[in-house]
Amino acid sequence: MDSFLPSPDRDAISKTYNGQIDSHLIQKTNARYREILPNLPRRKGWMTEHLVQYQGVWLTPNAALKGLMWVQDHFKPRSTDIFLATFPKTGTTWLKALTFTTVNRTRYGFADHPLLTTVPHGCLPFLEACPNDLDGFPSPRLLSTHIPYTLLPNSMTVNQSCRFVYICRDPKDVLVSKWLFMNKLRPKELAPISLEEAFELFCQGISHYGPYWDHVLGYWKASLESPEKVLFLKYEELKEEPSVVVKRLGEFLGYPFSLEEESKGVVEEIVKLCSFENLSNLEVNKSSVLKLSTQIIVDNRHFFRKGKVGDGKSYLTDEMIKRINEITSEKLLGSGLVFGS
Ligand code: PAP
Repeated sequence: MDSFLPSPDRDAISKTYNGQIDSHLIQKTNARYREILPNLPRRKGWMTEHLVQYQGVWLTPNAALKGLMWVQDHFKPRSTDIFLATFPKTGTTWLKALTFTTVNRTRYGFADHPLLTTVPHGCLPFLEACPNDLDGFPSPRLLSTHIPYTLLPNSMTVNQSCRFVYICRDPKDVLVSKWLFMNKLRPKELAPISLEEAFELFCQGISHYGPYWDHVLGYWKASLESPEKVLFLKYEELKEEPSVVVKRLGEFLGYPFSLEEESKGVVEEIVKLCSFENLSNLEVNKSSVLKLSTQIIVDNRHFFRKGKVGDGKSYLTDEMIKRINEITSEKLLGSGLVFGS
């Protein structure tokens, strides 16, 4: 979920930061955006016509680029902020559900939980989408972001003790999940993007917030340097041992599960509520939509496709699998991070 984030236009940003930021500063960001946009490298987009490259990352020219610039220029983090950081299609929806439920477990009961009637994206907003009342959010603010770690402002990574939870996923599954999803959202006037084209672009790093491997490595390195600030998770591990990972998540976020909670099966309840089987079968996720902007409305069901590990391989040729595995080994060499085969 990225390029279709609500566009933080000038009015929205003024409202968001009303009273906090001099409108002169907002105008400066807008002016800089208009100035740099025409000169940025441009390549074919997955959902939009083009992606542009800014500070080494590929972004949709409107929502994602503006969102990044505004975060860099204007976002005021709090030390208690919790950010869920993801590359699109790596498990954002699932991580949002799990984190929201874990942190708010004394607030909401399982029988009438907000997730039963609201898509996870509706419970936990994207930072770069600049929701109008970020400043009014109670602490700890739960926010998500697709922005690479290396592009976040120092105010978020160095000067504050904000916490980040990152989830990564095997690139073959990310690529296929993204390709299928993006084609669903691609405007009718643009021809669908073929798997071969998507594969080439992905391998060259040209996909929203790509290159994928740089995104992963940025958070991986940060998690090694500051394990108390950055928790690094893998979709595959979460699938394999969800209760173990949820306990780690609770501990890391400062919401550890007590022995009593464990014995009452609270962890398992959270896992069950947030499971693919449960969420994808809820009425809200089968038939409702998420309005992300005036132009973009997404069927909630598109956020839940198969939720499996290794499904990407059934779409890719042996040659494609070999190439993407080779790129992955090369990029991650020496980092200590590995994905499955
Ligand atoms: P986003 O970037 O649009 O938010 P994101 O949630 O990161 O997408 O990833 C979507 C993937 O997570 C989909 O994978 P698939 O295409 O391979 O099936 C989706 O099915 C999967 N997913 C969503 N919710 C869950 C869940 N509760 N458990 C496991 N996987 C899930």
